[in-house]
Amino acid sequence: MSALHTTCPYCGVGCGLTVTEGVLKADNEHPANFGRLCSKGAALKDTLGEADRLLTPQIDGRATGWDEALDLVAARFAATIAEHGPDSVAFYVSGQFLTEDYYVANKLMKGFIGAANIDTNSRLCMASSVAGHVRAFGEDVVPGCYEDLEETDLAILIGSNMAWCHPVLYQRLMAAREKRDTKLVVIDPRRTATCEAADLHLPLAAGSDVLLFNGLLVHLAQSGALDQDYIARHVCGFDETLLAAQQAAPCLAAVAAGTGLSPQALLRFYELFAQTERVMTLYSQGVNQSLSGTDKVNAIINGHLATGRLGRAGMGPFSLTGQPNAMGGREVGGLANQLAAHMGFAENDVDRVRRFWKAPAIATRPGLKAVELFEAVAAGKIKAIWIAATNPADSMPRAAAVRAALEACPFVVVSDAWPTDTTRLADVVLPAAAWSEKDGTVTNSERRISRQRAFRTAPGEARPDWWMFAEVAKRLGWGEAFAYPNPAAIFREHAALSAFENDGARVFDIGALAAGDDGAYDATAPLQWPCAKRGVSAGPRLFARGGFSTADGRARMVPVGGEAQSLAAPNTLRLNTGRLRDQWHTMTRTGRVPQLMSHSEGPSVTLHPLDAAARGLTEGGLARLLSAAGSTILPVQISDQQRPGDVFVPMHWTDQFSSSGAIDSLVHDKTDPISGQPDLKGSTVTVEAVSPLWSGLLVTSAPATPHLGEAVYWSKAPLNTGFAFTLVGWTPLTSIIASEDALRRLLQISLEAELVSYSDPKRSVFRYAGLVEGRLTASLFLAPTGTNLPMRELAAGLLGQQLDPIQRLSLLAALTPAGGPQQEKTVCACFAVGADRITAAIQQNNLKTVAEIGATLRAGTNCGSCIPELKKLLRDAVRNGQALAV
Ligand SMILES: Nc1nc2c(c(=O)[nH]1)N[C@H]1C(S)=C(S)[C@@H](COP(=O)(O)OP(=O)(O)OC[C@H]3O[C@@H](n4cnc5c(=O)[nH]c(N)nc54)[C@H](O)[C@@H]3O)O[C@H]1N2
Ligand SMILES: Nc1nc2c(c(=O)[nH]1)N[C@H]1C(S)=C(S)[C@@H](COP(=O)(O)OP(=O)(O)OC[C@H]3O[C@@H](n4cnc5c(=O)[nH]c(N)nc54)[C@H](O)[C@@H]3O)O[C@H]1N2
Ligand code: SF4
Ligand SMILES: [Mo]
Repeated sequence: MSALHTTCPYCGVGCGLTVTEGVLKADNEHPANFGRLCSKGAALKDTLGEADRLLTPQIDGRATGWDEALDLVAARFAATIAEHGPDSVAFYVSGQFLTEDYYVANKLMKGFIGAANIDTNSRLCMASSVAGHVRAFGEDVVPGCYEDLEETDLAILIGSNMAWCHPVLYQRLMAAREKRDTKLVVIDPRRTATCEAADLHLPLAAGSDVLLFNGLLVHLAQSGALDQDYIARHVCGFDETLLAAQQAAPCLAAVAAGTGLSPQALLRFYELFAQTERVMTLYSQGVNQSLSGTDKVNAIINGHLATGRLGRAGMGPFSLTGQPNAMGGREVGGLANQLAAHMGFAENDVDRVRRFWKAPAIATRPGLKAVELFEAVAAGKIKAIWIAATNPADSMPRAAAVRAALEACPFVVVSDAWPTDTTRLADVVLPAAAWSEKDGTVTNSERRISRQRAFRTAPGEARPDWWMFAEVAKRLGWGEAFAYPNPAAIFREHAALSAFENDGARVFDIGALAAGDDGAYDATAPLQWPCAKRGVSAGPRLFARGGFSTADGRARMVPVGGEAQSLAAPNTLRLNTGRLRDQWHTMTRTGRVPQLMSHSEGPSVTLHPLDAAARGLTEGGLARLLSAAGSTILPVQISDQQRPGDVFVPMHWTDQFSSSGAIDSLVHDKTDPISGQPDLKGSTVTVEAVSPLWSGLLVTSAPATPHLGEAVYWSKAPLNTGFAFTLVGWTPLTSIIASEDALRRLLQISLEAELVSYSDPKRSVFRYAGLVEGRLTASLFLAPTGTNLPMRELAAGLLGQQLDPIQRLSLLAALTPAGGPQQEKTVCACFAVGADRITAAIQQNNLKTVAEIGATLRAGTNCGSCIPELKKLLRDAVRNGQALAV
């Protein structure tokens, strides 16, 4: 049985997988991962369940057929355009679209509806990188490739938590270090898991990256590290850029003052950069999602252009893309300020695409960028919107305002595969085929195009996104331009457009792929662009000998000033947001997998001990966060890995998973002035303690969240047997358990079910169980905060089981081991190994290395995502001076 080859639907690394008789494995041959996967990729098989999937189109919550739904979408869009013009409608799409989905949606909006109001969640993700690339190179091109990780001598990770967000590339880097002793510098205000292996961590003040790199340029000039020849031949703007850098960073002391780093640490970084020829600077959202995101990108590129260090083995600036098809979306032109195939709105570009598409009404100017687009919805200027493969009710800044805008919008269409906080606001919900059910292509961070292949049929009526957009286009009267029989036909057209009248002016040229038949498309092996019809592949690296996409073929160094550091108001903290190891965005897939939920069971706010002490906050207590946009209540984590003055909250939790809801309801919507990318890591909040009175655990087979009232924090996690709700309350418990009725509602059991109670009101300890025909369907444990609750695993283990009389009698007492072990934190999600077990094994067996931990407990031997944490536990054991057993 030959294996089917496909790629992982999560991050921009773009790992290959094989599927053989339903068994998913890492693809040993795929050039992104060569047999590796991270914890999310390794758990993909557990996301294929069909529970909760959207199965039929819905109009106002009523299930219907495709014809009625698509007719309605077309009719409402047509009527809105007829009455208010093409600018009154919009699409908001996603880097999780396949290239073919993206191409059809973009062509429909820009070519035929004739407005450019199609923007994408890539605005929140890659827009600053795109703008920086265009300013420097004349085109949105990443010059390097993954192999550079194995070839480099100095890897600088800036604004990237690569160990958690691009884990397989991190593993490649770690493997390479064993061989060539690559130095690793991490630049991040937080000490993340990525820093565990770093030679140097620079915890700079948030937003001071441009200053840091201006200082670097000054140092490079002073230390004779410039490549005068490369500058003379291939670069413009050097003098102005150096002058601006000298003004911003006149001396080391000035950089130290602005970044909060010591002059010694700065010098060490600058000297490492100056003295190492093979240097790579890899960056992600700490760079892009910022008021000065585009300037940060150009500040980084400036350093590489000035030293001629790009396009050769082991060197160059490298933008790590977030979503699986962040790059493909940019290729088709899915951002509102691009047109198609790396062409913009210059007159000759518009004319060229108009002729290619045979689209006389083509848009001639850019459309609204995501934040402006939702503002236009709120202002009533956009009256019909179609949202696909993204969940803006949770992931857009000022999420509450976005929700209000959608509620007020006359017509909202949402295509998704699962119900979300956004589908709840839709007039029409369209059920999308998801990963494993749809066919197409994606492009990863190194410009590599891979096929995603279907290996299952979509459940119910679910259909691929390209098909939905093409069907609506047909109903709007453009059937001929959208008569695609399959994704292969779409891809060929996309490839042909990239080559159309392209005499080499656009690096993005995949003309060689325009000719093949469906079979050739189906068989496409992973390959990097450019791959022009003219033959000769450019190789995996670009620009070593210039050849930039500017009129004079030279790159531009860009003078950058960076962010004016405003003085924070007293008592405020900076709200940094980002990702955790095992969750993906708004959790619609990873939040359903028990194994992935075990690493972090609920949301939290992490603060430095000094900031916590100043506010009377304690570990495991609650804090209220308040910003100009909204407020929420979150459990507290205290960590000295956090920079004083900054707090961190993961972006993942939503109304579906916690009372704290989307953190984006607190995030401001300020944007980078050039890219329009929101500053998602730089909001201002105040934080105050909320004193909890009681804590609880509800373990139940019912998926719905019981009504808990306003004064209870809850978070929900899936179990293999049901669901666990963590509860914390700050008003007296009595209101929750006042009556038997109230208890039955909490346990979600009917009047027929048996309700067993074991309570000790004197100690405020209450325990209940609900049984149906002797089978345990729910148990609830409540106790004053600070007293032990039963371990979740024990409660979960009994759920759904038929209990004999003795088990039943001892159930509630037996579940509470007095002073027994607390829930331990899972470190290795693949083999469910917790921190306590690992620490105990380190001590008892005198383990010294990650490999030894693996040999003893298996932890870290499958996907390897937990290796940075294993290293930390090994170090902690030594640091704590624990006598290691001999
Ligand atoms: N596990 C997991 N992996 C993912 C994803 C996921 O949801 N989960 N999503 C994918 C997507 S779409 C994306 S875009 C990527 C994102 O990948 P990353 O960008 O690596 O992830 P983030 O956690 O958003 O942010 C990275 C770091 O930026 C730091 N930072 C904040 N402000 C600053 C600053 O001013 N300067 C500097 N230098 N650093 C700063 C934060 O402290 C944080 O550690 O991850 C991809 N991979
Ligand atoms: N505060 C804060 N906010 C952020 C960020 C941050 O760091 N901090 N990061 C930003 C970034 S970089 C990103 S990329 C965004 C991500 O934010 P979103 O794009 O909103 O996140 P997802 O949860 O990935 O949403 C994808 C949706 O598509 C659905 N889906 C999956 N497959 C398909 C399919 O094939 N077709 C369709 N139609 N639907 C499908 C999923 O169920 C899910 O609802 O969040 C941004 N928001
Ligand atoms: S690193 Fe992990 S999430 Fe990213 S593509 Fe590979 S397996 Fe998927
Ligand atoms: Mo992203």
